[in-house]
Amino acid sequence: MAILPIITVPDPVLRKVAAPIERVDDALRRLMNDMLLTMYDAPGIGLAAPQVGISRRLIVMDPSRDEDPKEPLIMVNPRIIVRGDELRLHEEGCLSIPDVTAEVERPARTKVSFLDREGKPAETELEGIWSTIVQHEIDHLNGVLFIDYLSRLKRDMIVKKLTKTRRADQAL
Ligand code: GNR
Ligand code: NI
Repeated sequence: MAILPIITVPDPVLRKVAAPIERVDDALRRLMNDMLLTMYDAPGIGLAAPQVGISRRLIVMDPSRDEDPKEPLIMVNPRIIVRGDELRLHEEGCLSIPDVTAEVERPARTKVSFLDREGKPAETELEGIWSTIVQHEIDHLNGVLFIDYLSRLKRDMIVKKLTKTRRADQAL
């Protein structure tokens, strides 16, 4: 298993629409394990494949920090099939947008269909932090970032700052 480098804004891979996964095989399960390791190491509570430079529709999530045994959710080709009417405001951050947080309003409950680790079709209803994360991760698969829900001025300021720090990092 390997910890993978996390791609940050403004890398264009974060803005691509990720391709559906056609086969859930051992190579994909290896990527799932690497993504889980990378997420726990960061530490983060969710991770989408484009964040490690792989433009495929795979996400992993685990908001329960120190639980043992860990019970992450792994979803291949996830799709939100029902959005509840009630909205929830939650402070979000993103491993691809370091040191930035902002409140985002999203449906408090979602029903999601996906393929599991074995490639078997599954459905689950999520609420609370799980619902927030799954929407944040599925957004990544569509090239959408949480800063897209902020005002254009705020978003542009964040991207400008990150572009500068990235340039500075690369100059080292
Ligand atoms: O670690 C993360 N925390 C988080 C907090 C609130 C809402 C969403 C998230 S996901 C984020 C990890 C990440 O960037 N996933 O794409
Ligand atoms: Ni993110």
